[in-house]
Amino acid sequence: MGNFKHRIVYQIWPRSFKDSNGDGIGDLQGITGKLDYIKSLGADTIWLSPIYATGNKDYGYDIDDYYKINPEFGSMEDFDELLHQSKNLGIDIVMDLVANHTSDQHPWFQEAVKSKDSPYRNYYIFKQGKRNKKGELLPPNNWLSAFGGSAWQKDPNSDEFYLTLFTPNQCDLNWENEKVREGIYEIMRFWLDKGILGFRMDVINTIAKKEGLPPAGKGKKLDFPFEHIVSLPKSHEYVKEMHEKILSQYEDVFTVGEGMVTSLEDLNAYTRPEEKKLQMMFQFDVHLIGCGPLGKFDFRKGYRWTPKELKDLIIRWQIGVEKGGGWLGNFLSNHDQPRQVSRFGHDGAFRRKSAKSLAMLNFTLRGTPFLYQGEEIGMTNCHLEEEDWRDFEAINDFKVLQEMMHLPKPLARKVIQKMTRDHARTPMQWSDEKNAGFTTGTPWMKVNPNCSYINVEKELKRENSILSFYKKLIEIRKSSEVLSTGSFVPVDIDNKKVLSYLRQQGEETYLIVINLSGSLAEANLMDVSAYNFKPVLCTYDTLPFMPSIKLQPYEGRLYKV
Ligand code: TEU
Ligand code: CA
Repeated sequence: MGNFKHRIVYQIWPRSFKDSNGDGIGDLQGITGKLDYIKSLGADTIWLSPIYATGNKDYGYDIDDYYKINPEFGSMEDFDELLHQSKNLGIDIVMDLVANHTSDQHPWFQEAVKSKDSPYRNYYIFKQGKRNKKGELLPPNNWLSAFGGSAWQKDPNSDEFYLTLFTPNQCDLNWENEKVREGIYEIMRFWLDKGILGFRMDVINTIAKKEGLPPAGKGKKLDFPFEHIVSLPKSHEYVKEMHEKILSQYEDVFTVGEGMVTSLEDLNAYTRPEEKKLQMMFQFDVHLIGCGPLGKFDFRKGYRWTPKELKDLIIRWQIGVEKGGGWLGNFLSNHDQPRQVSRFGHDGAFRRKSAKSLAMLNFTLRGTPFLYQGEEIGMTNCHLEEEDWRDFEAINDFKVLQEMMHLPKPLARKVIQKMTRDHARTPMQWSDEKNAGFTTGTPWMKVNPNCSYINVEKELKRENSILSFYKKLIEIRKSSEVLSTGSFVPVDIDNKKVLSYLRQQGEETYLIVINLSGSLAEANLMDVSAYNFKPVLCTYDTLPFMPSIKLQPYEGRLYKV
């Protein structure tokens, strides 16, 4: 299990996983109570989204104190117990490391805003505002925040502004300052010494900002400064230093980098072993499908995409990372994305079928597979009205779409309802009891009413359930080296609906054939017809291999030579 390439990672977003004390909020004891369930899936690693003290403006990604547990989630004793019980079951814990920013309640920031001469001023990115002809004080440049609006907040005690690339209370740290880096390394040491396996690193490719903070894009309208913050050479240097000073001092620290819009080249440069930076990284191209060119998304087009586009993206990344010597963390769901059956599959009649073939895809690609709470039972998006929205991004973007982009309210609402991160954050559906068995109290967020038929208890009883399909897939994945590290070889490349590929290493070969569309399709497998493939797993009936296979909507098949 030691090798990071062989791990199966289960992501938990604690607030919505399981409430143990009836206050309506998921917590650490809730997770500890469900370890057997996670174990039964075959996962050996848990990634916990942030559990530190927070003001919840971005639900834990705005951290007040990296050494304290969010009291809503429990105590440090609860954490130690979770860690201990996990270890007993052979499960390791990966923590979220949010190192690009702290919250504005963090002691460093509280000190920094006291005055311009504060020794902590240089921990953050403060800059003199600009005056217009009327003498009004404006932000230093046109940088747009990832969640809409200016990325600058006015310092109440001076003419300066401070940078917040996400919510207005997430203050970007100044990584040029050695003391900031040391401060982050100390946090890492604290948690590693406790015995955690490693870190998922939040927007780790934006820690360095272009010197002088030049205007973004054409420099006029608010614009997201991709070119000045994403994967600058300095970011690579900082991660390298982190590796040298911390990661290399421990044995086998698990590291997965999250970065917005990481390019193929960058992902390889962060994750090639000889670079001594990170073990793996996520790519987001698949999740940006249907969003058009970067920063130019036309909401009116409504996220339209074709199976061929999805297929081409997957092939490009699979081949590009293999050739480039890096390593991917593969995922179709996380706490920032709509539910995968709703986004990439079908959450109506073909929910079960598409949930299974998407799982087949994620667990047979080259890279380390991650799954997100609820996807293993085929949880779907939820109908959420304005009063149900909890995410800052949803609430703020709703305003931005209307005020800045001049979208009529009903259309703006539709855009949010389609893509809000809140879809991923409705409580985990454990049973068909009240509140899906998530809490005995009042849930902090709406429970999807489809918990009456989509829930863990039902899945456990059902034959051919999505849940049992996940278990089988994970078992197959673990039993075979080739599915982890073998080569990815695409087959039938021009097929518009079907993604087919071999995974190959030495004598071992698997063939995966997946209809990504909701209609009938046909795979042309002439190129590999010399092999004698035997069916292993199928989302419909398992049928023999033939050079030409007719596939049902979202049908997926796994064959082995
Ligand atoms: O997300 C970074 C990121 O790129 C997101 O802004 C993403 O583009 C967006 O969520 C898509 O809707 C990380 C965390 O995963 C996210 O939860 C945090 O809000 C964000 O960083 C700030 O810490
Ligand atoms: Ca609770």
